[in-house]
Amino acid sequence: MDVSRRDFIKASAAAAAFAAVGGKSLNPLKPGAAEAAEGGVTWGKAPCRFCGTGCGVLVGVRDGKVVAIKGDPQAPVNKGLNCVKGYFLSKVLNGKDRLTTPLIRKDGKLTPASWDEAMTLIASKFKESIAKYGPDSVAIYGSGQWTIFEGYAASKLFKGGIGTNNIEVNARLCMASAVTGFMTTFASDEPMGCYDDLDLGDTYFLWGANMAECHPILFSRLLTNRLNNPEVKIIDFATRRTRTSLMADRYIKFKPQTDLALLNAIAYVIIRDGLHDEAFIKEHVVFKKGKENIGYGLEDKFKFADEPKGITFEEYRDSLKAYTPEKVAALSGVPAETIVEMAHLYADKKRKVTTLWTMGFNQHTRGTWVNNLAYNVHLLTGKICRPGENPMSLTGQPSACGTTREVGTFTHRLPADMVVANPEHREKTAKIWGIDPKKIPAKPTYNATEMFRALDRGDIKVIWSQVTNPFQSLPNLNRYRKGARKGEGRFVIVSDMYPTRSTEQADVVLPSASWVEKEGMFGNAERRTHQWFKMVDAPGEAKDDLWQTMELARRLGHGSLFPYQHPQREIWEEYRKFGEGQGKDLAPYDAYVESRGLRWPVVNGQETRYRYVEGYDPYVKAGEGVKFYKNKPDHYRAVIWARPYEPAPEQPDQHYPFWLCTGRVLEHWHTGTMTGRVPELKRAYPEAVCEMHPDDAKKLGIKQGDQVRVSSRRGSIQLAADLNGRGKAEHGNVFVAFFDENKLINELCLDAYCPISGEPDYKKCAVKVEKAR
Ligand SMILES: Nc1nc2c(c(=O)[nH]1)N[C@H]1C(S)=C(S)[C@@H](COP(=O)(O)OP(=O)(O)OC[C@H]3O[C@@H](n4cnc5c(=O)[nH]c(N)nc54)[C@H](O)[C@@H]3O)O[C@H]1N2
Ligand SMILES: Nc1nc2c(c(=O)[nH]1)N[C@H]1C(S)=C(S)[C@@H](COP(=O)(O)OP(=O)(O)OC[C@H]3O[C@@H](n4cnc5c(=O)[nH]c(N)nc54)[C@H](O)[C@@H]3O)O[C@H]1N2
Ligand code: SF4
Ligand SMILES: [Mo]
Repeated sequence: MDVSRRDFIKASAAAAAFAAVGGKSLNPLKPGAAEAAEGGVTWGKAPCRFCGTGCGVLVGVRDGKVVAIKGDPQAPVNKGLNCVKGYFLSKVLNGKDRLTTPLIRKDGKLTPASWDEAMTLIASKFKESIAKYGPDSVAIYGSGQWTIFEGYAASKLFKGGIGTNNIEVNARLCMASAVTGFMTTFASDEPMGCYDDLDLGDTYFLWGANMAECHPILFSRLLTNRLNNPEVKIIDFATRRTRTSLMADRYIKFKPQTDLALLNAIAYVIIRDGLHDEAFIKEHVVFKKGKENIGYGLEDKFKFADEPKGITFEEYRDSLKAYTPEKVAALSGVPAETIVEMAHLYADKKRKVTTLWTMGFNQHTRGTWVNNLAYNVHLLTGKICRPGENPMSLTGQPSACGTTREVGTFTHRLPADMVVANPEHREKTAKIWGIDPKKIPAKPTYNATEMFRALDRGDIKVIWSQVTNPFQSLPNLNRYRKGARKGEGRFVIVSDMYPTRSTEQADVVLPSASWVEKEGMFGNAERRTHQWFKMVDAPGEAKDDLWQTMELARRLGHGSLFPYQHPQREIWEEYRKFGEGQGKDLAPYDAYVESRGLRWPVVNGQETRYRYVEGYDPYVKAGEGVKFYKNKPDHYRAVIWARPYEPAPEQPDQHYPFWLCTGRVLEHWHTGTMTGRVPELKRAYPEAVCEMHPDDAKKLGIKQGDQVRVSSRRGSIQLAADLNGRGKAEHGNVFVAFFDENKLINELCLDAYCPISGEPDYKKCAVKVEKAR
């Protein structure tokens, strides 16, 4: 038994003893992490392993197996409530076909092997490739479902040991535009607000976020607020009618991509009608314009143009003249009077306003711009940094914030918002890592899409993926699936808990421990960092990803980077040094053991609910009011950006007349590998369907349940039509979820990305739909 599982059992025993001596209301916080045994079941706390909401759950363990899950009443995020995925967490671990032994491809077939054989082979492939082609020929592709420790170790090994910036994560497909949005506007990643905003605001603008299915617990907090305060209004701006729209006070449909124009039109009306907050703007805002890089990665090169430059308020105001309500109504399909009404609602001085968004903004060829435009409206009205009034970017994965963004596991990044391009940042990192600063290359290499293009071309030879399923989740999938199997020295390693569409592409498969089979930490969307202990052993020979990474390090001669007795605890204390004094302060490990998570910056043991504002943020002194203190070059001001509307690079035409949007359903998690193994969830939503409008279907002679063929310029799949299903497509639009491994909708998706964030647009491409013969 390893140290962490011993800690968990010790903590459980302490809790049991506490109960036995008559501790009436059991406080599971004090003894460490666990409640008393009840009917032979020992309970421990953990965050849910699914969405970025970060609900707290209590995990029931008996005879070395997770046997029960309940919502954690002490967790401030969810107060005891879970959604269907959370309640079935135990079954996610206990699927019948868990991978239990390493597999090596021999004569084309994946064949069981020992860990030693697998790691020897992997290490030899790494060494050979590095010796022949240099360190940029090897890569790791990780995940917002990595624990903080796993992400940290991978970054330290690749950037600090091997000496390559070839580390990327699936969060590039998800949160990258939110990151560049935050960095360009506030010079610091992640929200100023927190989930308390859901309880405290009056008006909520959702921009294509399907919270009812994708952030169900946050949505229910929002609905509770409205139940208690009938004045509360939820406005659902979206391209598709969802369960969220059903519950909203208003559903405002708009044509895909026109959110850029709509937000500019709202800003236009706010200024035209004198609704902006002049004092706030004068004190806290600068104006800039710029397109920065252009080109959507449809060519293999970035093109640079039009460096950002400062402009005046008047110049900004004039730039909005192209976005009168009338002009934008014609473009977006939203009536001009609705645009004016919404601008006035945004600016209403009596109402606290919160804006919420997820992939509708981020997966956008102008994802960075549209994030900037959402901030503009809050900055123009001064509705920011105070309880109930904030722009709140919702995060997808459980640790997209904690791991990929805060640890900085992207090619261009280092921990605590630092970047490889900055020599001082490399210096600081090298000092903490105990390495020569020259080891960390100054130039970023590839974003996620480009990383798989490099594999396709053969510039990357060896690639290791952990806690992600790229050969189902990448866009333009046919290209990258073929690229991986081209041979000629390419070598693909996949760490997973189940067989997937990625393990079938691999040369070596490593069986991995998941969630409470290991000790971990995640960071959620409200800057809350959670800790949990290992509670059960992984099945068979499965091992955790942290061990796997450190084992490769040892075999490559980089073992000295990981001199730990208790890796998780020691990695945490090392990692914490990056954020100290930088507005990203984290507490000592035990503070997280003993709490249901803490929101950073944590200074003197106190978490922070609201950033950049006096009375909440320890970095803002009394009398300073609001201070965007991370943006030093702009004198502690935030940036309002003039960003134009730009059409999507691929749009419906006579050959491919429909917009295809892809995304999620409540019951399934992403590529369905985990939720598909829970019989109840699988039965509830067995396969992907094609949502389409009944009028469009009628024209094509398609009836409910008919098999249809959906094709783009890149691929084609067959599935059933759903004309009046859970999600309702608007005219000229279809929607397909991507959880179904037998219906790879990603083969159709376009791999164009936002030139600033590198995030692909899974929400828009052109397809045709035909009745299948
Ligand atoms: N049940 C469940 N929950 C999840 C997940 C899951 O797999 N399953 N995954 C988690 C993760 S990682 C993520 S990233 C989130 C995703 O959460 P969401 O972004 O809420 O969900 P999606 O289904 O990806 O997005 C679909 C929505 O995109 C909007 N959209 C389409 N085109 C446009 C456009 O041009 N502009 C705008 N503004 N909106 C547009 C549409 O209104 C559509 O309903 O969910 C998280 N939660
Ligand atoms: N068409 C379309 N495609 C999309 C999107 C979209 O909206 N539309 N959204 C994009 C977004 S936002 C995201 S976040 C990505 C998600 O895409 P992926 O990350 O590829 O999808 P997941 O299904 O979450 O993959 C996680 C994998 O890790 C495995 N696993 C679970 N726990 C562990 C563990 O502890 N260790 C290891 N080694 N493996 C483990 C699971 O079995 C699963 O195979 O998809 C992107 N792709
Ligand atoms: S809302 Fe998200 S974090 Fe909460 S239980 Fe559901 S999947 Fe888990
Ligand atoms: Mo995501």
